[in-house]
Parts: sequence; C-alpha cells; structure tokens
Amino acid sequence: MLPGFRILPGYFDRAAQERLLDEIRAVVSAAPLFLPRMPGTGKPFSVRMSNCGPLGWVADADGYRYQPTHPVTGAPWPPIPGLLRDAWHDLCPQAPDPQACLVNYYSAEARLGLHQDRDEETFDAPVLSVSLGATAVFRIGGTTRRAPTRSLRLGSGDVVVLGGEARLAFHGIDRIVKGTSELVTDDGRINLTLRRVGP
Ligand code: MD6
Ligand code: FE
Repeated sequence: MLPGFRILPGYFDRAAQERLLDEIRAVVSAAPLFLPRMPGTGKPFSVRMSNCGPLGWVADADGYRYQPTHPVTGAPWPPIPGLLRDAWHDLCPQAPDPQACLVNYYSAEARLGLHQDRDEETFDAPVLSVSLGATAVFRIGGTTRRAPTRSLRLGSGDVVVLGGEARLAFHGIDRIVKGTSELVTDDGRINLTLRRVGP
C-alpha cells in the first residue's frame, strides 16, 4: 500500500454516525442530490451527488470542476457540518480548512469506477472520506491505472485518508454489500469526501 494511505475503522461511533446522518439529510434537503454525467459520453453516473462547503464538485457535458453553486438550483452550497470539520483537523492537522465536501449517495446497485481525485489545483492536502450505511467494496491501487490493486471493505463510520504518495492513488467502489446497513434504508450508502481545492 502506498505511504499516506490510512484507514480508521469505526472512527465515528454509532451515535456520531447518527448525528452526521442528520446533518447530511439537512445538507441534501437544502442542496438536492443531482445526477452527474461523464463529460465525454454524457453517460450518467450510478452514484447521485451533492456537496457542502464553499465549493462543490460537479460533472456534466462541460467537464469535471468545482463551483460555488448547485448546478440545478443555482444556490450556494450549505456549510460543512462541524463533525466533519473536526475530523479533518484531527486527521489532517497540517492542512487549512476544507473547501469542499462531496456527498455521494449509493443505492444498492451503484458503483464508482477506478479514478484519481485530481480536479484540485494542488495535491498538498489529503482527501478524507467518511462512509455511512451499507458496506462497500473499495478498490485501491497505485498512481498508474495499471498498478496492482487490492480491495477492502468500508463499513459505516470508517474513515479513509489519501495523503502523501497515496493522494493520487487510483481507487473506486466495486459494489455495495447488500444487507449490511443498519443506518441507511434500502442498502443505501453515503460517502463524504473532504478536500482542499486551492492552496
Ligand atoms: C467512496 N471514495 O468511498 C468513494 N476519494 O464512495 C472516493 O472516491 C475517495 O474514499 C478520495 C479519497 C477517499 C475516497
Ligand atoms: Fe475519489
């Protein structure tokens, strides 16, 4: 595994997961989930997305980018919940405040292809991710698409940090494991990724 990859199983206990889920429900009611599309083909993702923080990640015919407003409503993104900010400062103590938090919602059939997180201006800060709800099969490899990969399961409350050499590691979600969610209904899974976009 590349240096800078960290997994913190059960970083959020059940009570914190419930509080976080409430915060995310409020985010998604202010900034509804939208369906991102692949810039080249227009093919929709199977994951639906929203954001909180000063900037949000969007994907449509014009490409992948960060922007300060929701692509459908035009409203500014709601603020990042305090519990997430606290986790960021706890686990990424060198980094300034997070600028973007992508909210990914997976239904039982959703997946996310192998990708690098590289739409940011700099890669100095880590990317931190929090999983809630159903368990996911997460795949992570090296900094080239051809490097060998391994898979591990991300359960509710687990945190992953991609920093250092692992900041640009290829990773994705192979599938959701049905029957594993006590927190989110219908085998749903929510993944929250916190980032810096600029220096
Ligand atoms: C997911 N995660 O867990 C997708 N990206 O649903 C990511 O794409 C991710 O877990 C950057 C850093 C950590 C991640
Ligand atoms: Fe990612």
